[in-house]
Amino acid sequence: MTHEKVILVTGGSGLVGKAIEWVIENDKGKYGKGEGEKWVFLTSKDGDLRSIEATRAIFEKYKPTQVIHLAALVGGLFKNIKYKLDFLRDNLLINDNVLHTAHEHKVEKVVSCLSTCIFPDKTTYPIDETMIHNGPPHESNFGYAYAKRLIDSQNKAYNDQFGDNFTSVIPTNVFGPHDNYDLQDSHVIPGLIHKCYLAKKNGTPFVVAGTGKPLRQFIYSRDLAKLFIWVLREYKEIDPIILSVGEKDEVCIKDVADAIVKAVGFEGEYSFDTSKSDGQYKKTASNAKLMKYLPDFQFTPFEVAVKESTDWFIQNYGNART
Ligand code: NAP
Ligand code: GFB
Repeated sequence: MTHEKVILVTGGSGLVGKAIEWVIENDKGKYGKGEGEKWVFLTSKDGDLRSIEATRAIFEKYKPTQVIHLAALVGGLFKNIKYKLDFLRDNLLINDNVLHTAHEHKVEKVVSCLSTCIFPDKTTYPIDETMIHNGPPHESNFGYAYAKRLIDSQNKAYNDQFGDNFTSVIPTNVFGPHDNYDLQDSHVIPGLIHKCYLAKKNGTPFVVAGTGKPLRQFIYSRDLAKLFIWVLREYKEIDPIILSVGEKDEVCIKDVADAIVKAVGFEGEYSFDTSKSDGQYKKTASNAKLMKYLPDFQFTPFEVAVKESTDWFIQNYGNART
């Protein structure tokens, strides 16, 4: 069976990749699999994208017409603090290999992934897409941040010199099913879901890192997946677009802990370990550009998304990435 479109999703086995796969397979509306589309979701077992030979072999094998580039070394605040060179170098290698191989294969469109945590730490708020390069990122994740910022520069250079249609999106903090629940290296929501689950199961204390005061905007992975599919099919700019809930939906880490306590059904008390870093206090991003394009997009309410994510974790405990 021939397919007009072969969409290759690098990092397809991760949190965001699994959400895109779920939407493509389950959405009965405009986000579901399109006519003549073949979707390929890669894991690192298909090839280590830090190697140009492995990257070329993957492109030779699948001959993609479009690429959603998610593959990256990813982690929460504490993993970023520990491994700045790894985050810088691994992601530089992966991004250069994927973008250059996509160029060599004349891929029609590549959508890559930045993050709202790469914006300048000293900035005015709300942050918008024009501010990416306006100053150094937060100290805690400068390795990851510089590798990600370079994607924007690479996209512009490929477009300027060759006319390549390479663009990027800037998601805020993402959570959902198939997250990485490692107790040390994960992001805050999966980390606290895992910790709260163990506290309830073993009657041990539930400890939240930091003061609980920092502010974050969180997007449910299955909402982000729909936006990724829209960007792939409809978004025509090379400039990046922030994919986030609005400023009004910003919550503090204590709100996150309270939502997780409710979703897990934990009846004990929890405490804050203020010896642990708070990281960036805030990174409030504007989703005005997205709302101009999709004024009617409906985000899943935060507590509903936390409950769905927690239920998924409890049902899959033992198989989930812990
Ligand atoms: P994730 O769950 O850690 O998944 C990472 C994916 O990349 C996995 O499929 C992994 O394969 C693959 N991968 C990692 N290193 C690789 C390598 N050397 N070669 C080939 N594949 C490799 O990450 P995620 O949260 O889905 O993140 C996806 C994208 O969203 C990333 O670009 C990330 O920077 C961005 N993002 C994430 C967040 C967030 O809060 N999670 C926020 C903003 C932006 P294996 O499964 O085989 O290891
Ligand atoms: O998701 P997170 O690790 O990353 O959130 P960032 C860190 C915030 O949650 C800090 C608090 O204020 C932590 O003190 N926190 C409380 C916890 N308990 C925990 C816990 O058990 N685990 C974790 N991880 N945090 C990341 C960037 O920043 O944002 C990454 O470092 C990435 O590069 C990600 O881009 C989206 O939001 O602080």
